Amino acid sequence: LILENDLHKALDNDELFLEYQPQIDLQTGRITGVEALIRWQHPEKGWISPGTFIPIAEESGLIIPIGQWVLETACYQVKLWEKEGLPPLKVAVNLSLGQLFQQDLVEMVQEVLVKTELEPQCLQLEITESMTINIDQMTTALRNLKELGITIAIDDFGTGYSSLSYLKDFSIDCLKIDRSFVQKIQSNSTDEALVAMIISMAKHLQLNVVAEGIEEVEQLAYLMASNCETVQGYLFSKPIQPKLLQENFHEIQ
Ligand code: G
Ligand code: G
Ligand code: MN
Ligand code: NA
Repeated sequence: LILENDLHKALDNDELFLEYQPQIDLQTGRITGVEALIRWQHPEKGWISPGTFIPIAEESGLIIPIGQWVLETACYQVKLWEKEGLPPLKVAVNLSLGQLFQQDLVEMVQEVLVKTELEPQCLQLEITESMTINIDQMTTALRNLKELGITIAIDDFGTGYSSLSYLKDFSIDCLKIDRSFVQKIQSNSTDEALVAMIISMAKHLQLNVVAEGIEEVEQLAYLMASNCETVQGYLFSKPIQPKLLQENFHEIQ
């Protein structure tokens, strides 16, 4: 409850900020997008990880105003980079379950796009497989979002226990292979096979694919050989503050 009260204040007191992790297209070697990741610098308690405070935000309902702030900040930042001469980037923003089923989600996203003047195709929303539990509700929410012209990615793909049938009904554009598989490339042949299979399946379904959590050059080599489109991980860059990303843009890619 203490943390919940603090989190409430955090939003008003500018204690929350976003870091951005580049996504690299393996064909061109260029940064084509970024994932926005929330951070909290507590005035007394110091750095608190999103793994700790996002669940509190979800339980308390604070995820709604926080989620709106994240979306607006991320869209504004990408538009700003564009104005400052960086090539156009796509920004991926994580959505919580509570946001997906928020009544006015579509209106909120639409308002943010209008306000920030970001082209809808530059925005990707990330949901997880666990959100596919209520397929009907999910389908409706995603279809409405898609009408705005934005894209949808499945985050942590491969870790959920859901059926894959949602892939044919849902308006999914991209699969993000969970880092637990990527990190076992070279040490576990089953994980290697799973990575190759997900990439191949994505191609057959005409979905984009992003491999997450890539840290080693050996993993990169395997992903290139498997025709993976896009990668994201510490090998290229950790999530970093916008200024740093802008300054190092050409070194990262
Ligand atoms: O960046 P990091 O590894 O610390 O993120 C930890 C977790 O927090 C990840 O699962 C990530 O998806 C989640 N997360 C980070 N930023 C956001 C956000 O803006 N909204 C939501 N809902 N989750 C986030
Ligand atoms: O759940 P989601 O995929 O949204 O969370 C992304 C999380 O993965 C972030 O917390 C980010 O900091 C973390 N991350 C990104 N790249 C790497 C990586 O190469 N290695 C590890 N261990 N974590 C990573
Ligand atoms: Mn994510
Ligand atoms: Na993930």
